[in-house]
Amino acid sequence: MNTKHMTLGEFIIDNQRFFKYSSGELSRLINSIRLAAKVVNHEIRKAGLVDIIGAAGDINIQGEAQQKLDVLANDLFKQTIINREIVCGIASEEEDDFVIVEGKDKSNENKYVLLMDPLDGSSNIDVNISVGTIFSVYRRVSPEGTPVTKEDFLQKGSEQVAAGYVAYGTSTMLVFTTGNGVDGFTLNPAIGTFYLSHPNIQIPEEGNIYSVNEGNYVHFPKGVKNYIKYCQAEEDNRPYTSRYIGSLVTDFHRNMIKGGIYIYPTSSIGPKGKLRLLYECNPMAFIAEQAGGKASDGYKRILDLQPTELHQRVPFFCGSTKMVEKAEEFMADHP
Ligand code: AHM
Ligand code: MG
Repeated sequence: MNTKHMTLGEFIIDNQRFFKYSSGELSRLINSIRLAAKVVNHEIRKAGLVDIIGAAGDINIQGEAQQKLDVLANDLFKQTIINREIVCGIASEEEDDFVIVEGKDKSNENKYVLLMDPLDGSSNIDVNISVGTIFSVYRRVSPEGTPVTKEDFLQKGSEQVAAGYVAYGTSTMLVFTTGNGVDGFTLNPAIGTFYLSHPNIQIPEEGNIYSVNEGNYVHFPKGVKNYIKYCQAEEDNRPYTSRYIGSLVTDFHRNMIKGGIYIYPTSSIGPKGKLRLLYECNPMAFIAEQAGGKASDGYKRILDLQPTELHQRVPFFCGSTKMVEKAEEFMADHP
């Protein structure tokens, strides 16, 4: 079949033989994420309209409803996945602890756990800027048929069997990997179908975009400060372009397509950084590597870090390989 006209559903059927563990479960899980993404997309696309109605009527309720969009996204993803009985546990940015998913007879033979940030960058919704959903999938390590444990979630990123994101941008895209490259699908909103629009995405090895919240410059470590100065220097192909939306999925997506580096470092006000290892950095790192890019905490490969907590934060340097390597050189000067 001409892949240009391939739908996400067809792609999953066609590609499940390449999945790390070839089982229908993972296909069903990705299918469910696809479904939840469409529902969340529908809700997000109404956000502006809700505001208009709110301004004319009950402002408080509409204001509250908007703040609740990330909770709504969490519930929609959770329920869509739980209803289909395809995972044994879910961890989410919106939940303090992981959720044990029980089957009908209380046992659960499902093999996978899902970790997610249901609506990353949700503060951007108020100002009509793109947001995203990020997800990560592992095989459980505890025995099947028993309740899922924390250890099932605290696995190194290198153990991920699938990861992806949904970008609710000018168009809605679902980008994911199952460890066999990265493919992007764009939603045709008229018929509610994702089509393969970006097959086998490759991050340019070198880029000229750097994305970092420079407002925090004075708080950054010396290595990051020096790298930013390097990006701004008038030399070779520099200065680079600075682009920072403050919405990880969107900043990452742009840099992956065009070539660039995203940095969220430690700082004197955030000594561990801001982004969460399990459902923000690991999935993005897996996608970056699968697209030929690199992801690091400034010194070490993100996917090699052993998680110790569900909501653990890490510094994050991710994007074009040569740019991340250069940033690491500057970090190495100030360990
Ligand atoms: P969130 O999960 O609370 O939405 O925070 C994550 C977001 C990222 O999307 C974005 O890159 C970052 O926070 C922006 O943070 P800052 O405003 O500190 O630059
Ligand atoms: Mg987030």
